[in-house]
Amino acid sequence: MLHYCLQERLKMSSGSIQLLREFDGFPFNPLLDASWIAEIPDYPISPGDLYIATYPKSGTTWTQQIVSLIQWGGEKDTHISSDIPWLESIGKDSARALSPPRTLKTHLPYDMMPGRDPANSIGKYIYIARNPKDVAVSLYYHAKRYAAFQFTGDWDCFFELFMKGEVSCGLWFHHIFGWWEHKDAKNILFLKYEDLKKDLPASVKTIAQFMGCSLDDAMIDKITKQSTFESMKDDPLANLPLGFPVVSGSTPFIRKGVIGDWKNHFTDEQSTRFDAEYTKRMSGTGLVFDFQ
Ligand code: PPS
Repeated sequence: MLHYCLQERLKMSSGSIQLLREFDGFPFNPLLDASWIAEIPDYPISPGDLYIATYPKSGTTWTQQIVSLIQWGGEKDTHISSDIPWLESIGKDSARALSPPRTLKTHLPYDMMPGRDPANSIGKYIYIARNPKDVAVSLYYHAKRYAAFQFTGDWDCFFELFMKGEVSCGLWFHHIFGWWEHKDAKNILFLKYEDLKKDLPASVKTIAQFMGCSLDDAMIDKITKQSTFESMKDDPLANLPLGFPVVSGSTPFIRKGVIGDWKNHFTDEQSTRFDAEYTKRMSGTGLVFDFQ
């Protein structure tokens, strides 16, 4: 049963700077099918299903690579997007054809997920969060990279859109809080990009344990080596495929992979404004991020 009424519209943000499709207040990539997004809450969940859930640009692909390598025992010659498809983009027919147990990537907010309540479902969920200043910068390059967004603005324009949540997947705070609220559920693993960055072998181990796999040190090492930024950057199987048209001359998908690139983009005034909003919204949540 659909709880959301299907109200789809294409939204040109702030003077035609960026094209987004919107469903029930949730903005997303205009190439996605809103009628399928509307049906996703009714998509079945089976024992063993595993989701990698994120706000965009938070380490989704990185986690797909780690999870996929764990599932393949450290050796694979398949593409991460075929190993772990993007639920929203594959569409109804392909999604329904997937046999369980399924491993899927998603950028959906908590309450638009299959079943609408992951914490009380039989699936497992790895949620990866990243400090929002680096997310904003990474999402800026993403909007410039993919032709579908028709984004024509500069960083200053994009910063304003990000502050208002007029970007793909909406306001960062809403997405994060929806999942953070359920972080203690035993079937949800809440991790941060910065933790993967600071200790990748420990993160590989944590993810494997959550998946119910016990890895020896040699396997952790093998998976870690194939999941570094340098390794993934040169691995065509670990980069997103060219299914979505890309603007020529734009930055690569696996772009910079650091903590703190925001300092090269935020002005002092933008940083102060963002920090004020961040402090207001985050205080009392217990959720903290490393920004450098
Ligand atoms: S997407 O489009 O939402 O699925 O993007 P997502 O994969 O979540 O995020 C892309 C950013 O993650 C960086 N990345 C990595 N960083 C460190 N190590 C590894 N192995 C790695 N793989 C991907 C990628 O470079 C994007 O971040 P930025 O800051 O743009 O470089």
